[in-house]
Amino acid sequence: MTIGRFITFEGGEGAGKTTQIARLVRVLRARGVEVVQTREPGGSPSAEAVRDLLLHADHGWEPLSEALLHYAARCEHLTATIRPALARGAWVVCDRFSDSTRAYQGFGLGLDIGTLEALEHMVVGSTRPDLTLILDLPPEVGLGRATGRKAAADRYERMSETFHSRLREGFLAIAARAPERCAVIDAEPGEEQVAEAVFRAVRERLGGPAAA
Ligand code: T5A
Repeated sequence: MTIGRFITFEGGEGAGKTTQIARLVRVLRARGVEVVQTREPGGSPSAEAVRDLLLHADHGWEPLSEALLHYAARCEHLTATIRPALARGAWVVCDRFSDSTRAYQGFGLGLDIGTLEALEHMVVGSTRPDLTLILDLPPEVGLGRATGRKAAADRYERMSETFHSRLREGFLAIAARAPERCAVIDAEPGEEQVAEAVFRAVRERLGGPAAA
């Protein structure tokens, strides 16, 4: 079976993931790579339905219920989109994945990391990312960018300053624990400079068409 490559982008609010994913996907496609661009929560019709529940209404979920909903969406996404793409040799570039649950529901909302790792083991299994790019910047800069762009902030963007600081610490701790998988990218400079750092990391870590 041909196995594709699985790249995830992570970071706090407004870190520039969508912007950088679009650029990376363009470059990879220009080099002849089949790329599936996707996102979480979401990425399949049933997972997008769960995304609406999570982002656009405040149902006052318990942190564990919230994590279970993210994992329900992830289970659907893996089955419908990610695993079939990897199995046919495509590259999957995904905006957020399990590290977001670890950072937001774990470091941010205080859910036990061991519980999240048990869910990850059950749902994600061996479909782990080959490379995770963590776009790092001060939360106030990211939130400023995100709210400058949209009419209304979503539920997570409205959380407290300390919540967003815990997220940043969480993502950096995740990177420190898995340096062979994660690359931390300084996301504060302009788009072009960040894109160069992203592509350098993809080339160095994954090679293949990215090295051509
Ligand atoms: N969530 C998700 C959990 O709590 N648990 C989970 O398990 C998962 C999977 C998803 C929310 O769900 C939470 C996390 C999130 O809160 P979302 O709408 O998908 O919500 O939100 P985000 O993933 O945070 O995405 P955003 O669209 O808000 O931010 P991006 O994609 O990181 O940033 P981007 O590229 O849209 O850029 C934001 C603005 O900044 C500008 C862009 O033009 C844009 O206007 N910009 C820059 N400006 C200056 N310099 C640069 N280098 C710039 N790069 C981009």
